[in-house]
Amino acid sequence: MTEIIHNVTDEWAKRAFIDQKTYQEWYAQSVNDPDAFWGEHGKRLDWFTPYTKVKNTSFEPGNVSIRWFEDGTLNVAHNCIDRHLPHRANQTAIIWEGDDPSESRHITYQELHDRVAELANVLRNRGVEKGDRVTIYLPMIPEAAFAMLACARLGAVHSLVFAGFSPDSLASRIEDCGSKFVITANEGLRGGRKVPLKANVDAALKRVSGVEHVVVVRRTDTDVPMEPGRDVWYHEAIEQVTSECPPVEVNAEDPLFILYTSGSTGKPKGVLHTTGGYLVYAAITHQYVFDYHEGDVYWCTADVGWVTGHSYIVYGPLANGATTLIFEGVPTYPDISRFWQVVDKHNVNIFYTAPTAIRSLMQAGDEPVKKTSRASLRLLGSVGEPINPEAWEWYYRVVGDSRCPVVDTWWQTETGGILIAPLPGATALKPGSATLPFFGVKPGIVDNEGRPQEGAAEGNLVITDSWPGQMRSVYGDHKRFEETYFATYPGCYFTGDGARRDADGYYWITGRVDDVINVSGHRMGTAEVESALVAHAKVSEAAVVGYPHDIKGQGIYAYVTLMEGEEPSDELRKELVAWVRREIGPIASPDLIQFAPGLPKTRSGKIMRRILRKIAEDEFGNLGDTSTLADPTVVDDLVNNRQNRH
Ligand code: 6R9
Repeated sequence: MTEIIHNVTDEWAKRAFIDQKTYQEWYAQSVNDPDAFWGEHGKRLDWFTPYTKVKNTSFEPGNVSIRWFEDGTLNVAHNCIDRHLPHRANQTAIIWEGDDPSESRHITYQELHDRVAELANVLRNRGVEKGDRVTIYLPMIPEAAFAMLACARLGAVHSLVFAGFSPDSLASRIEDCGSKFVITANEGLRGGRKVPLKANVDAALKRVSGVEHVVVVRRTDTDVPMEPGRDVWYHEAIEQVTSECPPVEVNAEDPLFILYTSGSTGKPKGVLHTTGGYLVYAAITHQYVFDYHEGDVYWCTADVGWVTGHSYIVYGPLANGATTLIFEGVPTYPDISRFWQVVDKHNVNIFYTAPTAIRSLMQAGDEPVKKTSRASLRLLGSVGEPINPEAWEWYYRVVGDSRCPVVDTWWQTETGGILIAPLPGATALKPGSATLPFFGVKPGIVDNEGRPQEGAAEGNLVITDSWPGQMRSVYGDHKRFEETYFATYPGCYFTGDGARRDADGYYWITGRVDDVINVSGHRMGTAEVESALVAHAKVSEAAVVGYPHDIKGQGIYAYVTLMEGEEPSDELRKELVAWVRREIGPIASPDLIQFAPGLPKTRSGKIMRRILRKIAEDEFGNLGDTSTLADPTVVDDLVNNRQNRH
């Protein structure tokens, strides 16, 4: 296959901050002398006490410790709001586009300041102090950003829970971080449908104790029960406070937020990010990867409940004084042109979305895109999963009219910001490749024994040294942090992804190599779905794997063994899907369920997932060695009763 390359055009080069020569020079400095490089770039923030130390990090097994700018003090809300006020008070900070196209709001930096300070006062009056955890369970409304920044203003630690998660998932996240405060809305609104958020909170709080205060934003007209003494309406509470609330000075290494994410084993982990390094990294990557310039209107379509929303809807853009768009709705409502209508309505210059959205819009053809102008667009971004070259080319050619660079950005909840991505004025683009490392990032490829691979190679993707946006720990469980990320290949951070590096040094991410599946850009641990399934009274055993899905990237394939005496049926299939949705949330719904009288196990009782994956992928002709199975005949049944993927 001949490789397609899109070279940097004169147009992109003219506008960009970083050309190829600068990229190479800065990159060399950033990895050879990280103290000098980050010492300089850390100055993009306002520090109350300037740092004198820059990097103090160790990946050494048993002694993993990551500290950046450790003697500096600052406040994130001050950096994202207050310091901009002298020159940007009347500039729009947030454009909010509602689910209903007739609803939108422009919020200036001054208004952002006032709303954040008010909410911070509301929280402070209810006892929120520096270091306290606050759970935020909100839809895509400006109050979600206000809530995050209000926590940051007080030095409190927020934990956002995606509004699509079930009461159970919410309860376990509240419990894990011991949060006494919840901010939610009566209901959410997406694609014309209402989401019962407050009811979910009420259900969650029946399962977990310790929550003392619930602040409720009134998003719709629907009334919800309010528990006296515990629940308060946001609009009533802010009437009682002023819009003055001095930002609390915190240390660079004080926690900013916890965000739960799925791994190969156990319950979701609370990924802990701290203040200084995270904000420096979110801001610098936002500026250079998206080539963000003063006055640009920037739109990232992620949900604030995921890390992309944290770093590239809220913190990166606002630290840079940008105008960031928050969209409440979905790409297909009221019709399939919605994204491009919003681009035209607000003159969006930079647009950042996920491959799954691109693939589903691509299926509807070019016409819904072509009937909009999109003349304001200058750069397109992609994140969340590998983007196939066909979708990349469609995005480039149809959405961007072959005029806008496409930046494919590889990163993770754990990395805080983008680690591998092109810089539009510096990097020739290859569709399907996330291309080259950002400043300060040292990727490596190792084989399964951990041996570093040089030159063109394929294997496991590791990062060999720290960068400022790196997670610092798993909340409350530093040992789990070390075991998950630093034990597999000692001395390196292991990403859980596979990758290929080509002769030009470009990285091609091939997907997860662990038991995590990526469904429409959402991370799901197979173990989580399995434990939800076996919690059902009729299920005795379950094994879950991913399989290639045209739109979602990966779909969820569940093998289910029923309890003695239970009969397989389509009805039961539906019941199990509904059950998993209720237990975890709609993003965990199995796409296919196969009833299996037995699962392929080794004699020691370990499920052989390799075989289940192959069958789910329709590659059952090549199952490899099955002789170590306790009962090799189960495989025939699995193959004969496999579920149709199409
Ligand atoms: C930011 C985010 C992380 C996992 C990651 C990888 C996949 C993300 C990607 C990509 C290929 C890209 N991933 N971006 N794979 N190309 N540009 O998505 O964080 O939700 O933690 O997921 O997503 O597998 O390991 P998170």
